[in-house]
Amino acid sequence: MPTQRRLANAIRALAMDAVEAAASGHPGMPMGMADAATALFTRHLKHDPGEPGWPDRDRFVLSAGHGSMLIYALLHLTGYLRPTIDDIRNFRQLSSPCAGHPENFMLDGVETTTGPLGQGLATAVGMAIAERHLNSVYGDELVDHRTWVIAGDGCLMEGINHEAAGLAGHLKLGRLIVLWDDNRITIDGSTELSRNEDVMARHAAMGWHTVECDGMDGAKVSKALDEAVSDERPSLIRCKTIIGYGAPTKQGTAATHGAALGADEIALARKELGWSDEAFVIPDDVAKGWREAGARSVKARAEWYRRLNDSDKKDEFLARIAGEVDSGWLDDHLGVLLADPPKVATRKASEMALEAINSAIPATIGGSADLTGSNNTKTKAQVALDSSNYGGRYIYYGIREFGMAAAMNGMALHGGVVPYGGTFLVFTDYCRPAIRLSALQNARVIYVMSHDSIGLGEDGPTHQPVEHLQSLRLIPNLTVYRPADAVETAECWAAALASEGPSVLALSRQNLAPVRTAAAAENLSARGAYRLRPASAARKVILLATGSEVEIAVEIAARLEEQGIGADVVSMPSTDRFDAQDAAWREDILPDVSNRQILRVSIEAGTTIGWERYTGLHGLRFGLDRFGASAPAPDLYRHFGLTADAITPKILEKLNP
Ligand SMILES: Cc1ncc(C[n+]2csc(CCOP(=O)(O)OP(=O)(O)O)c2C)c(N)n1
Ligand SMILES: [Mg+2]
Repeated sequence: MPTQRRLANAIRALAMDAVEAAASGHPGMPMGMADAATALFTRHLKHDPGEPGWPDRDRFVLSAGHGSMLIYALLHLTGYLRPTIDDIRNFRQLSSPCAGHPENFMLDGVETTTGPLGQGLATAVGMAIAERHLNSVYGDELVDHRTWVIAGDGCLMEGINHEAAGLAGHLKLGRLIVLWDDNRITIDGSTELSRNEDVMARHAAMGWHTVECDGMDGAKVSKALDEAVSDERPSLIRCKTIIGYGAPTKQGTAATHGAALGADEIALARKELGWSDEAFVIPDDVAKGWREAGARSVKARAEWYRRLNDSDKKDEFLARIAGEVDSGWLDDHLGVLLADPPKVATRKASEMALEAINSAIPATIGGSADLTGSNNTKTKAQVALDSSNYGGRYIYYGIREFGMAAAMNGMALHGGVVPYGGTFLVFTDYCRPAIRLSALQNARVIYVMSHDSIGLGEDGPTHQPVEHLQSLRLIPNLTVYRPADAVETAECWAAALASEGPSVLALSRQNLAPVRTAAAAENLSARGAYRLRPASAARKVILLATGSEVEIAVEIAARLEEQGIGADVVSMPSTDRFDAQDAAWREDILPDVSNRQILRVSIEAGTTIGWERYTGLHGLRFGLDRFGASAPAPDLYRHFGLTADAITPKILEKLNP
């Protein structure tokens, strides 16, 4: 068996060679952390390259995602089908799954996309939460694994670290173990340029176990890992390392952080490391040593399957891990609503839907960033998920919006749970980097964002979203919903639960009149936009509205019809869903936008920018292209001209100039 150092040198060689071939990438971090990562992957990590998705595997997160060659080397060497050595040769090229940063959708074994520093660690917190929760539901026989993270100086400097570490410490997530690559170097140079806090003391103060080791000595790292495993608190292991270790003239400097070392330096490094093989060649003894290490948990996996097969919860467990959710609650719930349509805020309607959802779907885990009573995210039977009861299904995230969103990504990616969590829509800004990663990773996270417009009233412009709906709609693969009443809210919930990716539900604070009062043949909200009230007279106008403005559109249509002007009211709970409909549906609801015979009018209490897409430039757009103000909601709607009284004359003027 080769020494641990020789195994680690295979990582170093692959990292420098791949970055050199691509003339792009980050050799320093993989070369500095090679010994620590080798210790973790050859002695501690429970995984099986033969079945990367084995549900009870440990999760490994490379939070310092720029060091992507580290994880590519580890996956290749331990025997995963991909990346192949050719994939690694093509590092950072279009044809290769070895993308610049690790992408969870490109390679098995990459549990989460990383690169935006700090988020990997915060995502891992969610994975560790999901593990403890499922452990409390299914027991040690089926769920008993750890979450390991490699984080850099950057990950620990980012603000998200404070939220994530605070949450992990509070929840006593002892199965979360973070290895800190303490190389004292970032891009600009020494960490002394920008940091003098005591990182270890800070984590200790947040309830973490902390331990230091020589990160260049695999045996010492291994000892620290054992200590971390035996401690009940989340662990931070400070691995003192040398960035770019092995590159004789550049190691220990920022020069190795993010640039190819150059042929001369690589030749010297090969000498220094005693690595005589050519680029991309792994000698047989090293390849064999790594493969053996990769197969360490084959037996554990076989035993796990035996336990699964013996378990009376087998089918239920597998269905949960597969992400299946019941959809039968919707029809019953709609039946109740239609029997006596309630005039409620859509945040309240969401709570009513959640009562049905949470009793039908055991996988949901709710929460809020300290706005439980405002977001209406907690249902009656939900009890807190905390360190004394991981089986609870409601998380008090505290005032940690970003931490909540990143943790929800981790929970969704872990599988077996469906996370939803709330704050005010305006604070999607505080969650936005994680919402973007929900979308990129196609993680089924449901964001419950209440207080969705000036309709929240007195709290004023700091709390009133203006640009938020449209800016969220800009994020690819994120579905934004803004339901108009209780029926649409239930439909939007059903659509969000049924989809594979993330959703944002934008919900009103203020009560809304029911607009959907009759049963429909299908989930109309899932169509994105549909004709709520067809024109009676010859159609001259199409009114497009979302959420709280739909009832205004209904009133305007009635006034136009009184004058013999036919007006459709189209409710548009989701522009994203509408854009995804087939041409026939889109053409029927919104006939050719360039058709000037029909005036299209949009009404949404937010920015009008972007609504041209549906109204055409010749249409009319009503909204708010400035910040709101502090006043009771009805006064604000009047003040900003978002009433039937204000809008109807403008439409008439446009029709008859
Ligand atoms: C949120 C975020 N900000 C900035 C960057 C750009 N960036 C990538 S690596 C890096 C320096 C990180 O330093 P460290 O974690 O110490 O990594 P090392 O240089 O030790 O490899 C920066 C600023 C990023 N990836 N994510
Ligand atoms: Mg560093």
